[in-house]
Amino acid sequence: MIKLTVNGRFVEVEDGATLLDATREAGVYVPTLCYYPRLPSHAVCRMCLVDVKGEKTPQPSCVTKAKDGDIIDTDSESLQAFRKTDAEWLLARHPNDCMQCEVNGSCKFQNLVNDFQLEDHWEKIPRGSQAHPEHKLTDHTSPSIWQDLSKCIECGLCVEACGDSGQQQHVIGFAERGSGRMPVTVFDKPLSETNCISCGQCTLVCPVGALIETPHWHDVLHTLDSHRRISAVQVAPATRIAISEEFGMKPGTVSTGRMINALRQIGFDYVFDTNFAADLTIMEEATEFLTRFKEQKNLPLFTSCCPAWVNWLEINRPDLLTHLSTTKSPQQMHGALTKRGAFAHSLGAEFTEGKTEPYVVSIMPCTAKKDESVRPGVSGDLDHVLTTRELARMIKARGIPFSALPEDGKFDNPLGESTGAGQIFGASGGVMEAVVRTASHFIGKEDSMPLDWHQLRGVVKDVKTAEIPGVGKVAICNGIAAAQRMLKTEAWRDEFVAIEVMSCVGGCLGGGGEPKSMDPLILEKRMHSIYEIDKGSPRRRSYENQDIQKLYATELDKPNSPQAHALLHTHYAA
Ligand code: HC1
Ligand code: SF4
Repeated sequence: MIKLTVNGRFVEVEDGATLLDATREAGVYVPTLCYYPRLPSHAVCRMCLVDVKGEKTPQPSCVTKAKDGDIIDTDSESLQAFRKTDAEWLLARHPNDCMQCEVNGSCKFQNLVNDFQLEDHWEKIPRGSQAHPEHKLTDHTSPSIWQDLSKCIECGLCVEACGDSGQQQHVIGFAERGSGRMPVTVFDKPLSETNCISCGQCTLVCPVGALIETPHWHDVLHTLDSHRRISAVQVAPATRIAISEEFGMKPGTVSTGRMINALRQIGFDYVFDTNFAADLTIMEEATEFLTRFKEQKNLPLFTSCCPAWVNWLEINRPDLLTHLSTTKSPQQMHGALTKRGAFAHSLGAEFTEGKTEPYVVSIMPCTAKKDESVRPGVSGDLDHVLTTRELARMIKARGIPFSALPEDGKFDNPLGESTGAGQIFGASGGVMEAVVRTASHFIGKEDSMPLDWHQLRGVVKDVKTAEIPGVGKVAICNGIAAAQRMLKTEAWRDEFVAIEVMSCVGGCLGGGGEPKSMDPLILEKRMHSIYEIDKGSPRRRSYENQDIQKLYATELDKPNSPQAHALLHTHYAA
């Protein structure tokens, strides 16, 4: 351990910790703009400079390692003056349009301007558009991601998140130098024409509103406020946990009931659970897997519920699409059932104003789910897809005291019941574990196989594997970069019978639409809560879901039947 003082307070930090870690340990606030846990720091914003006794110049605390005996000051007059000038310089290059900005109220730069009580008195410096008009500042071509580079503060986090330190997609890179420097796409192509997979990791790390999810929450509120259509919403497994962070609760707090109550207050007529459809996905996918296994065809099977992974395969390896399960994702299954299944028919007389179908919304921890909802073949089953962050904006916009709401809200049924297997979909490894739990029942080995597959869990390892007795070895790729590495060699073809890929590290709980938490252990905390919900569930295998059993008995016949195929399976663009 290293012992040092920060503003006169003694602190101890682990070997290898930075001075910024030490200030956090001491409970001393030091502003940062270009720092994000899990990504390398390049100390470009200079906000975190601190004085270190014995050093002639202030040191960037995010990249300077703490040493035993260091004496740190964070609040000298010169540091405060420097930070203020630094922020004024950024403000001079920033549009003054916070009132219209999607991240109004949650922007790190806006907070600084406010904290420092800065005035917009410097002459505005035009962004690269004048010096380099070839770089277009705004891009709304992607169904998932919006870009507005006039707001960019050049922190470089999006470049890291999309590049070598994160997703390894390299869609965004820096162009130009000096005040014209900005993160642009290759050849300045619109995002929709690049290899962007819509994962949204760039929006997760952007400290301002330069990269955001394509916003749909305004439309949702307007539609609900008019009360002219019967409305239904489904909520993803990961959202019910991460939403708590947006309202100052401890990371890992489960807010399922509060969230349901908030959605009813916002105006949804029906609040359903995506987990119901996750159980249904398992019924279809486990059956599909066992059929392929029997025929020894198109193995290993690739899971298909992560839309950014599907995008990646379609863009980069269309030759492997035969491995991809044809089972729709839970979001799309739920959308199809709500829009066109028995629920929609049951509404009958409730339809209003000549609308012949309910208004259907989903709330996901993911930006690529927006893109998925408009894919050919599934488009139309969801009217709007929101991220967890957008859900928080809606709740705040309506002034709902989220953290004070009771935890007693319940999902509507049918389309609301689920098992623990549906819940663990939100974690990397969870889909495979859920498949194994149900497949073991289908092949009559349920009693001899464990329910918990700890080898498949966790956020740290990039590839996790397990041997399933009598079936073979399965693998989890924890992040798209891990999948890319695995597919570079041919070994996977013979080694595994099934491979789960989630494009974001940690799975959906680390999705690009989740809250922008700065807690370095955030993924672990969210994941722990997902498995706690599973552990406490009365049923933990998807086939035990009573409403799923009824659905097959009344509507779908059996898994992979023609009826199930018509509603619950899809195809891919080779
Ligand atoms: Fe996911 Fe899924 S688990 S993809 O991560 O299969 O987004 O949470 O909703 O569809 O269920 C996301 C999460 C989510 C789907 C399910
Ligand atoms: Fe890169 Fe993902 Fe952002 Fe696309 S959405 S630019 S792939 S980080």
